[in-house]
Amino acid sequence: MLGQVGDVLGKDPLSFAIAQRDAETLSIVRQGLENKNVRLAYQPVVAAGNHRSYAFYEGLLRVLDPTGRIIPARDFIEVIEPLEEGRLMDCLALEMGLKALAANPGIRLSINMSARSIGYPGWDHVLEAGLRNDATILDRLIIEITESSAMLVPEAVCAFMHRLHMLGASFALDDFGAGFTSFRHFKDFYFDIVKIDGAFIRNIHKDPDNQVLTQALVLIAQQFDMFTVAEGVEQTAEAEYLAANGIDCLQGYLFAAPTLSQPWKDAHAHRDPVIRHTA
Ligand code: G
Ligand code: MN
Repeated sequence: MLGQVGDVLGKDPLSFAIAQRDAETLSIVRQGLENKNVRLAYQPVVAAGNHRSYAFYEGLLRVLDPTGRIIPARDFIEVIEPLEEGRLMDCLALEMGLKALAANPGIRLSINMSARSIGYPGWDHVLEAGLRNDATILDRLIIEITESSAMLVPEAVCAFMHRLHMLGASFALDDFGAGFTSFRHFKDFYFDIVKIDGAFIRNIHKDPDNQVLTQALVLIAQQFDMFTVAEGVEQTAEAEYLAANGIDCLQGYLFAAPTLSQPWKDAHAHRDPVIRHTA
């Protein structure tokens, strides 16, 4: 034991410092979640053919430290995703998302959820409480599930989607292309929207590999009647290429970064035609 500490201190003080900093971050995140010291940041998803038309907003949960600063999600998200804290994050995102939908009847909002949270009792309690006053707000909720987490428990995802579709919610397959889709499951899933991972969008106007990969992902989406969103759009040339190649909507820093203020209060924001599962 002492030997290990000695090794860490003696041979690699940097690793030691990083491990200690990570442990501290985790404890601050834990505190933030327990105290509900969290906010939703909103990022618009715009129509590819009309960037002033906002199809929906993605609500991204941000955890604050005790001084009110945002803790960067990349510092902890992978660590807490499989833990209880990950479930708590999903519950808080749902709670805040439903509140925002109730308070803003003109918007459509997506929140992120891990497939690991399916069946977590707290999630259902938050849903019930959020719908007590007005269950129709669920018509404007989109639940984003990453491809990698959906593939962990495809049967549970199918049953969950079926139940929530009945209640009015829509679903988006997040980071499409970055996970390991077993195409077999595509036939069973009922995703309304696919969000193509930003890695395929980078420099798409001049990267032939990304052009072919995105084209393949779009073909699959179209075959299954899914609406397509390109994530991580940062350049005008990327946006132009995507619009000309059949992508429905775009999201990324080119249009807006996620903000804690409510972007639908902008004069430019319009509602777009409904995106709904029709089956
Ligand atoms: O996994 P998901 O796609 O939900 O993650 C969204 C994350 O991507 C957010 O944390 C957001 O800040 C980030 N993001 C949003 N737009 C862009 C962009 O244009 N470029 C990059 N690199 N990241 C982005
Ligand atoms: Mn997302």
